[in-house]
Amino acid sequence: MPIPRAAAVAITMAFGLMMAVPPALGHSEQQVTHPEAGEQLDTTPDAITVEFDAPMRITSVTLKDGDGTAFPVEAASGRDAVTTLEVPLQPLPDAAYTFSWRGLSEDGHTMSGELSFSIEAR
Ligand SMILES: [Cu+2]
Repeated sequence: MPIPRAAAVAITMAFGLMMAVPPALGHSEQQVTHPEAGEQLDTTPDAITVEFDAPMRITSVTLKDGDGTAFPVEAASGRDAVTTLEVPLQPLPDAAYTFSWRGLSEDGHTMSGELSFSIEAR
């Protein structure tokens, strides 16, 4: 899944391509998530986790349902650079959710990603 980047970073990356410089060198990228994108769960998981291929300093995490209602969440690691972002969850009502994170990769680039999943008791 492509990772959306801030517009300024996208412009920087496009310029990097024009200069024939590998644009992703030094980036950390989102690798594996739990839940998986689009996963349908029957109970709230203990935590959302996102793995990166290099340390990422997480600057914000948000969790919203389909109505845009925000649920308070925090990275377990605070502002430390991590290769696994862990966001503990309290039990959530049945709904579709979008989790978003923003962070700084080791090369100083602003990175972000999203993960959608749903919870429906069976
Ligand atoms: Cu970068």
